[in-house]
Amino acid sequence: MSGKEVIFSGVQPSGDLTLGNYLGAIRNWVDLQDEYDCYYCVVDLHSITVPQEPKDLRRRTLEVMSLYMACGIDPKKSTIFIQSHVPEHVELSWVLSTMTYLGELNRMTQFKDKTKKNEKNLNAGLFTYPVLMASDILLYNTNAVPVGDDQKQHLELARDLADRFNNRYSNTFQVPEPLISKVGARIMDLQDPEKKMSKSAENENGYILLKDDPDTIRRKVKRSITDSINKVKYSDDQPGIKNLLTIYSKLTGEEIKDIEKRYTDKGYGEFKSDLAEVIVNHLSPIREKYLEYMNDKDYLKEVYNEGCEKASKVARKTLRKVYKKTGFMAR
Ligand code: ATP
Ligand code: LTN
Repeated sequence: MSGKEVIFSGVQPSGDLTLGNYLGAIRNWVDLQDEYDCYYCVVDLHSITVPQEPKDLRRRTLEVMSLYMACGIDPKKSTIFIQSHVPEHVELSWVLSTMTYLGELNRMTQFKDKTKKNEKNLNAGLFTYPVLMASDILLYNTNAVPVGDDQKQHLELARDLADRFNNRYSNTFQVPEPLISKVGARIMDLQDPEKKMSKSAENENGYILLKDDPDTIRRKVKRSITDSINKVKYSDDQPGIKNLLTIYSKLTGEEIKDIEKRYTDKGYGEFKSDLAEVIVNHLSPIREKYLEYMNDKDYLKEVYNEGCEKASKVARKTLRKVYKKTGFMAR
């Protein structure tokens, strides 16, 4: 073992990745690679909690992997793998589900939201989703989990389950910490700035995809909802502009107050068109690299096979310990 602390995170291949996924999660993963032992997973088992077309799911799994690498995740430094390739995730999930209270799952806001959206498919997987997520994290002795703000509640369950298992048996799991950035942990929908930007939103003008071409990005930014105050100001009374300023600042590294100052006497039109160029310039190289990776399926296979091998070794060791402590007979 490297002796470094462990980072684990994942994204579902349930749709095309958005600027929200990038700024809230993946971008923060890149900087952690040198200091930590990082596991970045494509969580395909989670994605089937809403119906998926099999061939789209296969394609998207590779797309998410390609985007990880295009955003700067280096498979030589980090372990990139596909969740369904490591069956220990499901096995641990079963054990932990017997230690999770129904009340805990009932309280989950993501479950409540998704229930509203999927009234025709209220499956048990949607309900037990956070237990599988806890298993992902706990299998790798994870110290910290970099995610967007919406995942805080799920992480609390992972921490509670680690504690519960450790107390019932003996010290087994590391209790993981959330790693959520202060600004940009919740990028909002461009058409409805009260909602988070989501890859499964109905209105495609509400999100920017990492693979959107420059003209699409310009069009979406131009059409984004603002207000009639006509002042570029970071204020809760102006949620649309606040969101655009957050995106601008996160992508350029410039302080929000400096951006505000520069646009004091300028209208929304100019601010939006400059922001569109900031986004285009930032995403263009990512898009190009993404397309290159998608054209090299052999390389992708090499990466996920190697990732699976590395992840499996750790996962197997943890699961063996768990089974033994639980009282299952050794083979
Ligand atoms: P869906 O909307 O289909 O439920 P999602 O867009 O939330 O999916 P996930 O795969 O569930 O995507 O999330 C991947 C990561 O991206 C998580 O760490 C999540 O917190 C983060 N994330 C998702 N949307 C945003 C957002 N709008 N702002 C910041 N972070 C986000
Ligand atoms: N539920 C997460 C995706 C996810 C995840 C994880 C994130 C599944 N397993 C483990 C961090 C660590 C989401 O973003 N919706």
